[in-house]
Amino acid sequence: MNFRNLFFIFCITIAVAGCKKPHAPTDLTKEILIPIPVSVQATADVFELGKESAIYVEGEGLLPIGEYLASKLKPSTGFELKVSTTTGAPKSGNIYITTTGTDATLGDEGYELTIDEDLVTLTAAKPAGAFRGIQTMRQLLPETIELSSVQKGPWEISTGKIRDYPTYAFRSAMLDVARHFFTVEEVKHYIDLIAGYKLNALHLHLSDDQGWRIEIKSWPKLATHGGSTQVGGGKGGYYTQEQYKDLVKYAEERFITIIPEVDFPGHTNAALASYPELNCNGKAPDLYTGTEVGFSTVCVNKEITFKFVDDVMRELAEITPGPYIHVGGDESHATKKEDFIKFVNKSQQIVLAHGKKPIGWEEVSQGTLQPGTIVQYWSNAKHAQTAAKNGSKMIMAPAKKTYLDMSYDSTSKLGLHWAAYIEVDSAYLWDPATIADGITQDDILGVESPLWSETLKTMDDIEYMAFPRILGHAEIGWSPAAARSWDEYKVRLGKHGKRLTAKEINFYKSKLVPWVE
Ligand code: TNX
Repeated sequence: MNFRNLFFIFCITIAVAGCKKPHAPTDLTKEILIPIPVSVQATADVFELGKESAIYVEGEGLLPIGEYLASKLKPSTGFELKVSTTTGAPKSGNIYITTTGTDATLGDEGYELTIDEDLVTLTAAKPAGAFRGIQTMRQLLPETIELSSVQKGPWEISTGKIRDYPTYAFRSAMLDVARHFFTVEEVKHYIDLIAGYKLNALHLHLSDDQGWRIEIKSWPKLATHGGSTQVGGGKGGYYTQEQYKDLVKYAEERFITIIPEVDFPGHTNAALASYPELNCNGKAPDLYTGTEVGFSTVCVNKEITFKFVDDVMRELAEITPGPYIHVGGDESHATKKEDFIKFVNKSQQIVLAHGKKPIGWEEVSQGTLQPGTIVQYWSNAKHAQTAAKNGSKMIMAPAKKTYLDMSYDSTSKLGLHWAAYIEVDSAYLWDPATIADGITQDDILGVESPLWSETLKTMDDIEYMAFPRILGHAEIGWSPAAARSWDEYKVRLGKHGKRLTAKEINFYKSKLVPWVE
């Protein structure tokens, strides 16, 4: 053996034994992702994130996204990943997030994730797309990435390319903080959970018979008196405007729009109890801690009622940067039909005058829908058809499929079942574009999962009712209909269960899903 050969063997030995351990080939197309992406191609290698890795960003608004990623990776990897701006792709071993030179066909929330053996490149047209792509990246790492203490690793990602964008522009969760109050910290936790599945809106149901949960400075007793209890008589609570603004900012950093709802003209006992002048008889009722619906109404034929609505909408518009305010309008059984119509017509105009787009529950289509008003379908196809004929866009929240407060089955300890029992398969097996006669994809803005809280008192309760059904809804909103099948999804969800456990989510372990321990 001559010297050259010897040297060659020496190099190979060093390369194999000393420098880099050989990776088993992996397959990106087999990774467990929820919602399932539009397209995935594998190149059978791995990228390994190491403690020397760094995150480089190029494009406006990406630095906080890089920092968000670093903060999500830190607890379990123990790595202090440096985040900095760059021009052009960085060197090997790093993560590169860029919005420069991207094809606009990805849209506002689309992204392309290219994982090479030596670099992870996340490209998007807009920061929102980069943020959605990061959620995919998190799910491509081992589920131990979600644990809150340092783990061993290795932190490998299969190589290949994912190109992904949403089917529906609007994908929302609704939280009822009126029946039971949930603190700012609890709402933030829910925001974190839904952000992981690419939802982009959180509708807060801020008022109902049992509680008024947002400070209105010109009508202070709404919060201090109207917010002082909840279902069952607990102490309730409310958000100051400063706390609300903090929530909005927290959501914004996760590319989630907060949609505040103040429900009128029914579902108003808390307001009526706070201000006698809003009642037709001028007398304030007692606060209400039961769970009936449809018994209260503001007095539509009093001037003061519209002064009240105007003040509330003005203050809400001032602290809400998002485009929408939800005006309620559901189940106003105690309001005469003509009064109801008069009310919903005026309330839309008030919201528009304050520069926001009104959203109303489907019943508002009995009034005159203003251009731009969005109608939220929950059960009555006739209301939805009226809205569609009018050219209004629709949010699809069919109670039988998306109401997360519906029990899973007759043995569930939490929830109601007036609409249906909703098992995990049923929550997944529907399509927004075919659920209501006469409503097609063109009429639809998106999908929402409402979580009413008559029976839910704690964050554990919320998680149990939302998870895993909300994952199915997230996929229905994001992924192409043709890519969805329950038989495939249940297996994917079963494997994803380990990640839910790592995230410490209290989820319902449906017998219909083959959970992998
Ligand atoms: C119906 S459907 C409601 C809520 C209740 C919920 C309970 C709709 C727009 N309103 O007031 O909390 O049922 O499931």
